Amino acid sequence: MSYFPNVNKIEFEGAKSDNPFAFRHYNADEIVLGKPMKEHLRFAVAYWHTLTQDGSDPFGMATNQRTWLTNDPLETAKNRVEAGFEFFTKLGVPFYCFHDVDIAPEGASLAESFKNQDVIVKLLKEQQEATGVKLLWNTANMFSNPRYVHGAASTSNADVFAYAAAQVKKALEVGKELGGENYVFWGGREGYESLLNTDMGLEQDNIARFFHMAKDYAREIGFDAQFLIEPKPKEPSKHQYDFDAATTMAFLQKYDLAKGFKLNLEANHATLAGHTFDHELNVARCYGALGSIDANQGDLLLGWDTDEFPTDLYAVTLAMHQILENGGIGRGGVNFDAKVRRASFEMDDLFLAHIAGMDTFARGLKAAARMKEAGFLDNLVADRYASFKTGVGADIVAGKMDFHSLSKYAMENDQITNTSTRLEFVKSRLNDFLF
Ligand code: XUL
Ligand code: CO
Repeated sequence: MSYFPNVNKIEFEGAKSDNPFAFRHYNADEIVLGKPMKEHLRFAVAYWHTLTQDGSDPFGMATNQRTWLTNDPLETAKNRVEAGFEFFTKLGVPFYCFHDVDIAPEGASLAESFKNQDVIVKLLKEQQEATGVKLLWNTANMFSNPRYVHGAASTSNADVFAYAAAQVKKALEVGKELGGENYVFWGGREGYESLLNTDMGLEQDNIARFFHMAKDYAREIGFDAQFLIEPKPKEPSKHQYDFDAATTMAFLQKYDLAKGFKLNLEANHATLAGHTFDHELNVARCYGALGSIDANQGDLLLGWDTDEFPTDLYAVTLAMHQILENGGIGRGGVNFDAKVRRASFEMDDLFLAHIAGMDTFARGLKAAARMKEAGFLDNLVADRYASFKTGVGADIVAGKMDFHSLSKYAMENDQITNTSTRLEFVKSRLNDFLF
C-alpha cells in the first residue's frame, strides 16, 4: 500500500519547470566544485517533524492529516516506518534522523519502552537494507516526559540521572544496530529556570560526567559514530547551558571532552542566541568542530523556535560558504529540523516543504561555489589581511615578536595608514552571486 499515492519519485526538472512536485535546483548527481550535490548536502529528514508531530500548538489541537494514524500506538509506529521510507525514497534523500520516542511509543516501564523500540528498530533496519537510506543520527528525547521536569543529566534527582543514562545507553545500542553516522545530544532541559535554587557548578559537572560515560560506553560496544552537541540558548529552559557554539566549546574544553565531540548547529538556534547561522558555523570551524547542521529558519519577529523550512537564500548561501570553507560537512549532513506550518496539514505538503528546503540549499551551494570559483571572498579576505603575510605581520604570525620588538617597530612606524573595507560595494557584489 502507498501512503503518498499522488506523488511519484521527485525528479529534477530544471529552473523553468512549473511542476510543484519536481526539483528546480537540486540535481543530486550534478557536479559542483568536483563533487555531486548529494555528497555536498547529505540531506536528512527529521522523523519527529515529518512523521510524528501532529500540528498542534499551545493554542490549538492537531491539524495534520496523516493516514498512518490508528488507535494502537505500536501499529501507528509500524505504519510510520513504511510511510517514512516511502517518503525518503520518493524524495531521494540519503538519510533520516530520529529521537527514541519518535519511532516507538513509550511503555509503562523502561523495559517495555525498550521492547517497543526493538520491534521498530528491526523494521527500520529492514527498510534501510531494502532502500539504501541510512541513519544520519539518532538521539534520546530527555525533555518531553514529565520525569525530566528538572532536567536529565543536569537534574536535581539522581534517579532521573540514572534513568537518562539507561535511555542513552539504549540509544547508543540502537545507533550501532542501525549503523548511525553520528549521535546527537541536544540538552532540551539541561538548563535552569531560576538561579535561586540551582547549583550550576554541580549541574555542569554532572552533564560532563554523563558525556564521559556515554563516550566510554560507545567505545565499549564499538559504536564509532561522530558525537555531536547541539547548542540552543533557551526554550524550553529559560537558560540552556549549551547556549551557543562558543559556550559549548568552552564547556567541552573545560571538561576534557573537546576531542570526542563536534557540534550540530541549527539555524533557528543561532538566531535565538542573537547570532547569524554563519556566525555559529564560523565559530565551530575555528575550533575544528563543525560536525553537522540542522537546517531550518526562524522568524525574526517571533522570539521562539519556529522551525520553518529554510527558504532564505541569502542566509543559506552564507551557511554553504562556511561549509565549503570547512572542506565540506564530513560525516554530518543537512538535517531538516523543520516542520510544515500548522495550516499546511495535507500529506503532500510534506513533499512541497522538503522540496523548498532542498532547492534552497542547492541554490545556496551553487551560489557559494560561484563565489569560491570567482575567488570573491577569498581574495577580499586575503587582501584585507595581507599585512600579516610579509614584514612585521609575518613575524607576528610566526611567533617571532614580543612587546620589546613590537614597541621598537611601532616607534619607527607610527604614521598609520588604514584602508576602507568598501563593505557596501562588497554586499552589492554578493547579491550578484545569488541567482
Ligand atoms: C529542538 C531541536 C531538537 C534537536 C534534537 O529545538 O532542535 O529537535 O535537534 O533533539
Ligand atoms: Co535541532
